[in-house]
Amino acid sequence: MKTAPAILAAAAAALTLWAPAFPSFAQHGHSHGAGHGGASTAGRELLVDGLRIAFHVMGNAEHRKMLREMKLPDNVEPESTHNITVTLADAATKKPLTGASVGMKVVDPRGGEQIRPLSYNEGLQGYEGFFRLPEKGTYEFLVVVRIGEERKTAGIAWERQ
Ligand SMILES: [Cu+2]
Repeated sequence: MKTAPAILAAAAAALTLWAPAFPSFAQHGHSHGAGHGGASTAGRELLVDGLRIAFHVMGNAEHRKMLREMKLPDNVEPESTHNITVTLADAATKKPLTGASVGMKVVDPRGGEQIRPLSYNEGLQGYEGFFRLPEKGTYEFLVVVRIGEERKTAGIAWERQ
């Protein structure tokens, strides 16, 4: 994929840029409320140039239960442990942004990386991917959002307890 090196470079830059801005992630636990697309504020939100970027992380068992409750197709990938869904919205109008292309880089506690594009899931109103987050520790989630010619990057750290 021709965009992979670009995503990697941007993600690395984002990591360097963003990491110092989040000194206290290690203390933050995370749980998921009413689902990725719901009004839950359990996800982590960032504001980047007028774009609200929210990260929602859910273990597959819980995610599967949520899909069942929402009557959505079960698309859980067998080798994965977690679903990560990123929602995008215009901060001013609160309108969800559906036409972006979103790449995700996950850095695990040992420094291993998983890089892949997220796909838009209409039922969740977000961009999702399944990842392996098997061990306890601090993970970094970095996204590159492309909207036409525009590119925005954001990142959070997430603690698996
Ligand atoms: Cu979920």
